[in-house]
Amino acid sequence: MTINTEPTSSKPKEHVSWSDSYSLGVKIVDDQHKGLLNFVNDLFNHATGKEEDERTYFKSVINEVLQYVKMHFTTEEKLMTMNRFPGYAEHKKAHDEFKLVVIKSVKDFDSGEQLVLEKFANFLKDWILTHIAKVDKQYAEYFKKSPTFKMTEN
Ligand code: FEA
Repeated sequence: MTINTEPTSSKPKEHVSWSDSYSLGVKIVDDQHKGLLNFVNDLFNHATGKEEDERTYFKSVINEVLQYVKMHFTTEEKLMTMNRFPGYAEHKKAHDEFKLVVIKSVKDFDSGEQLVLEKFANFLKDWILTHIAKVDKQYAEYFKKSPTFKMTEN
């Protein structure tokens, strides 16, 4: 028999960890993507299966999550327009649709739809990781090849 000597501390578990394969080579964007995954990990860590507790937590953080998502999308959209990325319109559409889906979910939970925090966290995780790998990657490739890539207006 082996004795588990792992400390049973309440250290938050990392359900989704950053991998260098997610890096797009634009520091501000990578940092914000890490920030998004931190929110996802926090959501997973509060998924207790007790709906009342999950609702209380959800209500306390969801606005912050939404503001962070909006701030992140604005950062990317500025970089794309500043650098004349041809896929901007399509990318912005994906951002706008995602924001609407999240806002609708929040409204549905508010009006009594069952909240399963783990399910919601999984939805965010999957959307974010897929979007980074398939959509954000497109502007990153474009920026890498652009001889005039710039991070600021001037
Ligand atoms: Fe185009 Fe970035 O947005 N990653 N997320 N979510």
